[in-house]
Amino acid sequence: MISHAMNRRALLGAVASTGSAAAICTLFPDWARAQTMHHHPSGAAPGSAPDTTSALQGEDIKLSIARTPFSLGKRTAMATTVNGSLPGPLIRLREGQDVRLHITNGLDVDTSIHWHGLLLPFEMDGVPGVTFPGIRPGETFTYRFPVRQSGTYWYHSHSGGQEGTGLMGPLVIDPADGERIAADREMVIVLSDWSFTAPMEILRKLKIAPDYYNFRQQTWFEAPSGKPMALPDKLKWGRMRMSPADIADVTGATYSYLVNGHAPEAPWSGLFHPGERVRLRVINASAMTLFNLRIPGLPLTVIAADGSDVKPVETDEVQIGVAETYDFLVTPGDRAYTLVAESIDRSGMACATLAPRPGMRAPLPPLRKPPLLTMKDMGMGDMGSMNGMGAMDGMDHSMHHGAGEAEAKAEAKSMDHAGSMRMRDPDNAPGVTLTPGVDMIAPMPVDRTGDRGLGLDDVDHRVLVYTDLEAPGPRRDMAPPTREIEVHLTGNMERYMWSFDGQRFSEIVEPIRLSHNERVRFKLVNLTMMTHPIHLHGFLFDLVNGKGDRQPRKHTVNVLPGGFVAFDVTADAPGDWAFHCHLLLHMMSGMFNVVTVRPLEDEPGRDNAAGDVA
Ligand SMILES: [Cu+2]
Repeated sequence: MISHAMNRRALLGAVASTGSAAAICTLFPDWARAQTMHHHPSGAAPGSAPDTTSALQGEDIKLSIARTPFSLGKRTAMATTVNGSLPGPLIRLREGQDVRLHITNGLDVDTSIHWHGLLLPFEMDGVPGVTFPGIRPGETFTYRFPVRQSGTYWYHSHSGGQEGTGLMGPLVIDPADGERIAADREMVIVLSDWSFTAPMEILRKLKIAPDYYNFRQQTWFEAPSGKPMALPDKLKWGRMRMSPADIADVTGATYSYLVNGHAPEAPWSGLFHPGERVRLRVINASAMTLFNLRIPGLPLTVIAADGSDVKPVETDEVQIGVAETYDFLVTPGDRAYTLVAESIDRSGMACATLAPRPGMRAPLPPLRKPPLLTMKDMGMGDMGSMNGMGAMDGMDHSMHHGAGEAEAKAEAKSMDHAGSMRMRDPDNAPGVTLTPGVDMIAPMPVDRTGDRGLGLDDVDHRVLVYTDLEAPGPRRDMAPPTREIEVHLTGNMERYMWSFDGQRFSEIVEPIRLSHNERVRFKLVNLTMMTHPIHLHGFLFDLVNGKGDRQPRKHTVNVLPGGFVAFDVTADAPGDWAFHCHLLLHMMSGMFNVVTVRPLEDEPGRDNAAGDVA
């Protein structure tokens, strides 16, 4: 057995001597500097408490929000920080405890913190204008609630795009009865995206030119995937006024992708002893970036999703939507590994080094070829082979071979005949208000719960899909839903407008109303060409993925383009709850609504749930 005391000294020495990164280290909380702090004693019994000396814990936790300089490479800008750091401090709670979180606003604008994925009284949820007024400059607001669950979560601002400028951090809750699956060590991995352009400015640029950050957009004709696109295909995409290279609105052109606040040039590293079982708590805390996560040479055993345990399932790569969390168990050998989180459009990556000894590095794999959208992503359903334009070619076989305008007309007609393949036919989505905010209605959305994420169809290893997720045992708390609410995810790329059912939040007069304790099925139908991570506050819902009474619980779900996903939820938390796309700029441009659960509990009884402003 290796001496941990000795190793720890060696590791701490190594960290101290990493001179190059020292200048910006003041911004990293202890937990994000190196992983020596997250250390189970060797031979830890199942559920034994990890070393959490660097975490904030206890019943009273103080956080202060401020503007702090943040540096990457040679550039420095002001970030919005928690206790002076980006990401914010690790908060470590225990299931069953009560907690009071005192947030002091040191900014000159309002702020807020939302506890993502937590079950709490709605007044404590932290969404300005929905659940509380927000925290004014100079004020201290106290959130207080009982901790009713365990797992890996996170927190972030819900004000003015602040989460995109750094206001976010990890939150881990230890189970009251100990972990179901033991680990020798754990590492918290916070993925984020950082831009020297403020979120509001990014949004302004996208409003003017939706492909502002998509440099591939202008060049994809030449070499989207190495080989030029055939002329007929170009014409077809052009006719639909769409581009198969439209994968992400904001790209590596402006974002640096970070692990625990560190850029790939000076990566964060985590140290382990060979053969240890290491639990990775991975949180996608980015503003706008879905990541494809893998560790070449190391299989990932998924043990929890969005904080809830799942039956362990081994895989090699996972697409993580914004705000999703996954816990993985890995058993690394005596070598270094690179944890790679590639942005979904492959315009950049975040990475970290996992190694048995300081200074070791594993190769950084190159970015893979950017993916292209397929007909299925455009909501053309499952029509034969879905290899890019192949499906469209298949449809063409029934038509006359013409060229130009004549062919276009014939094709449009044929599509109508075949079941209305026009890209904006209101008959395909009753319930959607055909506002200027809707430039596309996927004609034939299909259930994509079992599909790999965008761009991962043809990678030659295992990829996690939602139908792989299963609760560890039968659940007794599930009942069949008594009604279904269909929500369409809609948008207009050209105007950069995003909405539910064609209506932006500013236009929506009616919240989604649920009765207290009713069981409802939400069906989310994505009529756009982008993957939207949709989050419902205040509940953990049951993902409808064919697992019967073992459906997994989640708080955020990726809805693939041209696809739909369903979840069931018991409306057991009265109040008003935000329901939105977790891509920050989609939420800010209107893909947001409120789910209202009535009746509320007796008004007097709710007093002790309220927070206070000092
Ligand atoms: Cu979205």
